[in-house]
Amino acid sequence: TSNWKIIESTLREGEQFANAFFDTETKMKIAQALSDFGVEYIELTSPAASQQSYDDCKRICNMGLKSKILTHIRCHMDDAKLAVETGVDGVDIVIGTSSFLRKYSHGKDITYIIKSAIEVIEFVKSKGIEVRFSSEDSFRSDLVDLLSIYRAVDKIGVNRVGIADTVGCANPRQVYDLVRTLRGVVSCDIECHFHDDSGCAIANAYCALEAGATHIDTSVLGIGERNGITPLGGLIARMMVADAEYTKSKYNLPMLREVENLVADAVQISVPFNNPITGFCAFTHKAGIHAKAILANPSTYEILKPEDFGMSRYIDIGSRLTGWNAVKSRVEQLELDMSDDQVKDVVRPSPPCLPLALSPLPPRQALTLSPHVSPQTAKI
Ligand code: HCA
Ligand code: CU
Repeated sequence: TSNWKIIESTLREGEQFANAFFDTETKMKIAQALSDFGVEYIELTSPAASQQSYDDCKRICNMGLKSKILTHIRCHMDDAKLAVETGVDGVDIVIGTSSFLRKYSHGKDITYIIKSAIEVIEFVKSKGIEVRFSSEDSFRSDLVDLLSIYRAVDKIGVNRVGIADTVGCANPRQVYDLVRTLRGVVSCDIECHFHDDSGCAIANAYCALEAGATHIDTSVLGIGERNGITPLGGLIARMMVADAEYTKSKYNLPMLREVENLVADAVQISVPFNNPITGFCAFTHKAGIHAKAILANPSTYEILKPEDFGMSRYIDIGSRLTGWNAVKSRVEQLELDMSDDQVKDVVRPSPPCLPLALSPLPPRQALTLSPHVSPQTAKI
């Protein structure tokens, strides 16, 4: 799993998210942030979708970003002509190949698909830019059909072929098998796109890379059709576990939070509490056993290092599960003068049935250590 690239589709798949209505300025800000973060490619909505999409595509191509700019089109010559006019670095072509989509969407057979794919690919290539050909709904398509389409486009020099789990039905083992098979059939790069309807989008992306895929589609916070696709941050978390050095060398990781906040604001959602890396409790430790070990060595209960992402670790000290080690470390941090016995008193539960006045311990509220400190502000 080295030498993989991100095709960031917040400005294409993400625009299909129910709450996304990007104006030009917002699109430019997101494109700039993604480029600064270091994604290799930014994919934009088809210029055939609307005049605005066409104009914005041109604008973003003129920004001089580090990332390469792609646009995403149907397998039609009309769309391809518009796409190459905008100044993009590459064109991603897609067509439905499953019997569902062939029957209820475009109504074309495999021979027709191959013929039109070749025509559109050759046209885009003649303009000297990159071209990718992808099948939609790949996991519900006939394998023989799929492989014959991919073989045909590989032969005429397509840069990448794409597999898309459009409905989010695939599991990691199926992904591994299909990508592995395809790896043996084509010599070009392999891109993969996974929807998250059954919660497998990150795992599927990882398995695709293990099986020889080279490019993964993401969107910030996973936004897209329905509940979206592989999230950028989640893929980064997974790849940091797999190969931290390589991942760190490619991306500006402390920027992740800013990129996510930018997109969250633009589509008026909040970052989920359990988001990998940036979720509000992603680096919060609570149970006494965990806190003690974390204080001794963070690797005991952390596979990712918060400092790699400009984040801070937080040890929860305001709960019934708190052990005295955690309170002691907070006491030291606040430079309070307390003995170990006093610290232990703080976490000793008061007997439940004694009236407060008879309690041997001061009531908890009286202690100066209890105010809730949010994970975002507390450092340890
Ligand atoms: C869609 C298209 C797509 C395309 C994926 C790709 C999908 O249905 O909106 O081009 O790789 O999920 O199939 O997003
Ligand atoms: Cu999609």
